[in-house]
Formats: sequence, C-alpha cells, structure tokens
Amino acid sequence: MSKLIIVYHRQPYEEVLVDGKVERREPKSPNGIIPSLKSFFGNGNGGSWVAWTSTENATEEFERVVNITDSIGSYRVSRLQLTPEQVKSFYHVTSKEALWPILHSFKERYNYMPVDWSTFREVNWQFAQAAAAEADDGDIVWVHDYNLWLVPMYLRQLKPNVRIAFFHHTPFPSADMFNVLSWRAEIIESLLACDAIGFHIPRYTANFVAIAKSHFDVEEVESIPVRNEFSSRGMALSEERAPTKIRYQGRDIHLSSHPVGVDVDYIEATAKNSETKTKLAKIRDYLGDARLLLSVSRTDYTKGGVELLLAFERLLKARPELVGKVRLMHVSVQASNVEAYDEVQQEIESLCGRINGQFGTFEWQPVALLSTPVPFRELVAYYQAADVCWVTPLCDGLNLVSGEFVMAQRDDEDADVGALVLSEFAGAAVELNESILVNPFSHAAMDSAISQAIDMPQAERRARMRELKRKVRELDIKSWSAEQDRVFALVRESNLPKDEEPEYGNVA
Ligand code: GDG
Repeated sequence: MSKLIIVYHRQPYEEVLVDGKVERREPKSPNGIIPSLKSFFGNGNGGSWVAWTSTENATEEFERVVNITDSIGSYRVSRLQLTPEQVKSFYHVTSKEALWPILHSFKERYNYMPVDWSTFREVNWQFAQAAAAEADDGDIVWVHDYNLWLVPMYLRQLKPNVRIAFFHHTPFPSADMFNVLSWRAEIIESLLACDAIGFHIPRYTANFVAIAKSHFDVEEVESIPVRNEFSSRGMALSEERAPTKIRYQGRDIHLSSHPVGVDVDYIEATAKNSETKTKLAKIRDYLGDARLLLSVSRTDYTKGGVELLLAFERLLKARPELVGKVRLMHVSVQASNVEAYDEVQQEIESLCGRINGQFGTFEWQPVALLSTPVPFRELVAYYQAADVCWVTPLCDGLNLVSGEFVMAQRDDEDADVGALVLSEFAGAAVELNESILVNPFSHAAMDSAISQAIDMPQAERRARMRELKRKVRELDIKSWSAEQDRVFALVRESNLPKDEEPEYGNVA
C-alpha cells in the first residue's frame, strides 16, 4: 500500500517551551482541521507530514525530521526551518495581502507592491523538496491550500511518479477575479501537475475549470449533476453540475467537490457533557430574560464582522423594544502580523464601543466583544444558549461555525433550539439552505433576516433544525474523509507510468 504524505503549513502539534526545551503537545480537542488530517495516518500505513517552523525559536538540537507517536499512531514530521523574513514574505505578505483578498473576491484589497514572488517560489520549492524526500514512487502527496500552490509543479519535476492531490480550503474565485493575480498562469500550470484537486463546493470547482480552460488546452471530460437539495437555483453559490475530471497533456485530473464537515460525534458528546451543562446553566442565569445573539469568527474583513455590527446597531434603532432584551456576543479572534486585520479589529472595537455607548447603561451592555479564543467546550455551551447564531461572512470557503452550531442544538421534542442566519456567500449555504439565507451586501436583507430569526416561533425553528442536522450529519468529517479516500483510490489507478500501465487483454 502506498504511503500518504501530507503537506500543510502548520505542524500537527503544539510546541511549548518548558525550561528552555521544546515540548510537543497533541491538541486536546479533536476539533479542527489538523486532527482531521492527522486521522488519515490512523490506518496503520504510517506516513509523513511536512510543515514549517520558524528559526526564531530554534534550539541547537533542532531535528529536521522527528518521529511522532500519539493517539493516532506513528508518523514522521519533516520540518522546514524558515527564517522570520521568509515567513513574513511568504505567509503574511504574499499569501495574506495578495492571494487571500483575490480568493475572497476583494479586488480593492489586492496589495501587490510588497510581494516578493521569488521568496514565495523559494519557500514552495523547499516544501516540494521536503515532500519529495519523504515520498517513493506511487505514494500520494496531499498538499493543502493556496499558500502551497506551486508545490505540485516542483514536486512533479523532482518526483515524476508520485501521485499529487491538492485540497483548497478557501473559495476559488471566478476567472475575472483570479486573473488579477500577476502569477495566474504559473499557479494554474502548477495545479495542472496534480492528479486530483478538491474543493468544498461545485461552484469553486467550476470556476477552476473555466480558468484552467482559458489558460491552457484543458479538456473537460466528465461532470455530474449536483444533488437536488444542494442546487436551489438563483442562490449566490448554486451550480447545476460539478465537473469531476479534466484532461491536460494526456493526463487525467480528478476533481472533487465535497465540504470539510464537522466532527459530529465530538460535538454531540461535548453538548451532552456535564461541564457543558453547568456552563450553559451559568450563561442562562447571567442572561436572565435577555436573548443571546451569537457571532463567532476570526477577525478578518472576509467574515463581515463590521457589517454585522452595523446591522445590530440598526436593529436596536429600528426596534427599541429589543433594547435590554437582546445581547450580542461577538467573538472575533484577533490575528497578528497582518496589517489589514489590524484595521478591521480597530473598526470592530470602535463599533462595539459606539453601540454600547448609545444603547447601554451602567448595568447592561448590548455587545460583548471577545478578541481571544473561547475554549471549545464553552463555545458549545454558548451555541446552546444562543437564540440566534448570526453567521454573515462576505465570502467564506465553507464556514464550520454554522455546522458546529447546528450539531450543538438539542434533539428532544420539546427542547428550545436556536435559529441560524447564514450568508449566501459562505460555501456552507449550499448545504444548509434551511437556515435563513441572507445577502450580507444588502442592508434590507440583513435587517429582515435578523428580525425574522428573532421572531421565529419554536415550531419552525425545530422543523428547520431537524433538516439542518440531517445534512450536517450526512456531510460530516467522516464523509469528507471517505470522499478523499475515494479520490485517492482513483488517483492510484490513473496516470500510471508507461511500464506500469495494464495492457489490453492482460487485465486480471
Ligand atoms: C478556513 C476557511 C473553511 C472560532 N472561534 C473560536 C474557535 N473557532 C473555531 C470554530 C471553527 C474554526 O475556528 C473556524 O472555522 P471556519 O470554517 O469558520 O473559518 P476559518 O478559520 O476561516 O477556516 C473556511 C475552513 O478553513 C475549513 O476548510 O470552512 O471557509 O476560511 O472550528 O469552532 N474555537 C475556539 N474558540 C473560539 O473562540 N475553541
């Protein structure tokens, strides 16, 4: 059986400095993308993980490759040592200031000037070299996300007979947006060196195919209809068909459109845990008869925090009877080292201050802003306490918060459940169309959606929640993993080197 080599920019554990020595700790919570990816090593075949670590905290005994044994099993971690200058240029500048805004369709935020593309190439080349050192012919190298876009092309040069798969966690924009990138042909050519490429939803896959066809002689070989329940015509991200295979220079490239799901079992178990129940009781006690509106994200202009706060301000102005009766908990986890995020953080802080100043009293404040992460177990208790979960990104690859909120809701017949307001421009909207879908660019739509959610009777909430739960359960993290395994199996059989290709009439 071939090995799997995962290439992801972060290491699969936390590094903590204890008495001058680096200790590696397995994240306690299985929630999040790293534990999900690591679980692919759990089948006993072992594997390797390639990531970077900064030379900033380097110790003398730095080991380039370490063997890890943890709850999943044993695997190797190959670490690239990047200088602080490389990290800044490759990650904080090129990836976050130039690529990220275009992926999320913010042309006006495209910051081309500080980009040093040669450093981006150099870092991607180092990742490709490290992956090549871990891989034998026939092994699958699975590369994640746009900051490693050039790895497939370099890897194909270094190891022509490895299988290369790629997964995009972000949106893939339309051609007129993508083509703003000065390095567009190089990026697409690199992706065409893959044997498989995965996206969250059919729209992103279709966008990629259209761009690839416009740059190179790419043939669309296969497509499938999108399941009826995921294709409400006329919605921002709806598509009727999903391309599943393209051909370029005689090689097949398999395409998959499947959202990364949430860990349903873990969220359900956390929701039933006694500590969560205690926390929930405390939150309810604190809220009294006020209702909780909840918003959870990283601080990022794509997440629409500013627009959401403005809508909350309009709500309190338009419906004064809600003053003192609804509280907004706005978790907006602050990131560091990206200038654009600092600006948004300041805007959010200033808006929260303005709303509290206008509508608050000494005893009562309408918005609670939290800029540091809330532990996941507590977050689940807030999901349960929330009357409305308000998720209105301007653009989001998928959005896991909406799925987590749904799975945290109680199932019993008479339980009070929350309502979900979800942006049409989050990939999750394609699946979760029983939520209140909203266009976050329209004040009128934002205003009526939040009012509709607050006023929605329990019977309607429960009916919608039943359907939402069914879908989140069906498209959970296990189903995403199964889809990736299906694609890996296809990839193992295709684009075989000439001497391994079965001959006609000679197939077992
Ligand atoms: C990228 C894409 C795509 C948030 N606040 C706290 C906290 N979180 C956790 C949530 C959730 C995760 O962070 C956020 O996931 P999202 O999907 O909402 O967003 P991104 O971080 O932007 O992720 C996105 C995703 O990749 C997967 O492919 O869906 O579109 O942008 O799991 O729970 N967790 C804790 N405290 C917090 O305060 N513990």
